[in-house]
Amino acid sequence: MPGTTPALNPTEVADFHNVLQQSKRIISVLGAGISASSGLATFRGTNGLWNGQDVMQVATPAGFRHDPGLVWQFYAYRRHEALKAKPNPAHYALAELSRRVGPSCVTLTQNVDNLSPRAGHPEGQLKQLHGNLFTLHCVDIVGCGYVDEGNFKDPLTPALDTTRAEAAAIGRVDPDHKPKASPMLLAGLARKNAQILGEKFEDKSPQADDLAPLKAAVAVGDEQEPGAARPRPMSDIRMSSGLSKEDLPQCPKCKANILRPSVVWFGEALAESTAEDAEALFADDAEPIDLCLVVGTSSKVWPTAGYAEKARKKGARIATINIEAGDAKGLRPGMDWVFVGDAAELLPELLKPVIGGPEGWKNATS
Ligand code: BJW
Repeated sequence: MPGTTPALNPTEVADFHNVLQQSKRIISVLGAGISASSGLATFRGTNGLWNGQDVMQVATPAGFRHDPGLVWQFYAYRRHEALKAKPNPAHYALAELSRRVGPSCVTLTQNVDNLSPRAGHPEGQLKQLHGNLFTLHCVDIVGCGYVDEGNFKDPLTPALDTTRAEAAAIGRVDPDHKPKASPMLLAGLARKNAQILGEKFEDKSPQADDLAPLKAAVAVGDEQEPGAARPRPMSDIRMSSGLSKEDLPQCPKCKANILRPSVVWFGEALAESTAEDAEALFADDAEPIDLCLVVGTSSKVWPTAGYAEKARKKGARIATINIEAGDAKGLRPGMDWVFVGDAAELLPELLKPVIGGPEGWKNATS
């Protein structure tokens, strides 16, 4: 939680500073937690975007094929929130570290929110592993191949106007229980669950708790409690977003398809060049790695979850910066550090011996 960082152990900080100052090759691995202080929700955990929801509906190619409107509502909301947000001191501090250390300091971010580029992170030293919310491409990437980079239009289409749709939906959401995710998205998911679960689902205010997972749909044919309503077959489930393909961003090149966000969903491979660039950092013939910073990630999603271990094998000492000590993985006592707290508070302090105080770097543009 931002602003609740406990005091750090001075001995550990001194040890870290000593290693940092001697480090020539530094790899950082970032997750949603670095942007939490900028007001953006993380994915997992109590306040996460996915708390109580089935990610398969909004973060898989199958989910998009099934209901592109619902997925676009999720990403329209994410784009809107990311545009409102500002980079925080953690983004600026890492950008400054990259400038000071130079090309041997590389950041691998899972975030698609564009906050690191907006903090002035040197482009060649930042790999956006899961893409970027502000790049779109034609769903027929092979046949048509249209890519639209740096598209900051908000709303993308009138039907994806998050503010209008949220205003309409917000009255239906219990204010004391207001979920982090967009009410518009929650309403869509609730409708979908109602379709899936039939009469088992009561149509009430769309709250995270109501959102039973889509997996109920695949339980068709399984043993049922006597009298229990049967989930509906997938073939009966229609688009629950209420949006048609005409409501979604159209491909201006082939004029036959819709566009999708250029982000990496579960089951999709990372962009080939990005994955190769990342793997090359840990290759046998690459220089040793001195230090690896793992910032604000649950380290649950692969291949990124494996990068700290790869860095370890290249000699790196690992520093985890996270509000949850338990999210630090594979710790070696006496070798690795876990700094518990808000990355926006901790990173500027931890990197200070190399980057100096914020007066030197806070004016970076966003
Ligand atoms: C703070 C804080 C504060 C809070 N300060 N800290 C090997 C083993 C097992 C499974 C697999 C495997 N290899 C592949 C898989 C399958 C799958 C996978 O990993 N599944 C796991 C869930 C088990 N991986 C994939 O499918 C990947 N593709 C792939 O490997 O393809 C192979 C392939 C090859 C060839 C052909 C075809 C395929 C793709 C994964 C894509 C993930 N995409 C998403 C959505 C992206 C778009 C979007 O943003 O919407 O990426 S999922 C979601 O999780 C998003 C995130 O980038 C990612 C990671 O989440 P993150 O950032 O860690 O967030 P949280 O919420 O989990 O954690 C936040 C953390 O911050 C917490 O620790 C907090 O405590 C902390 N925090 N506030 C500091 N203020």
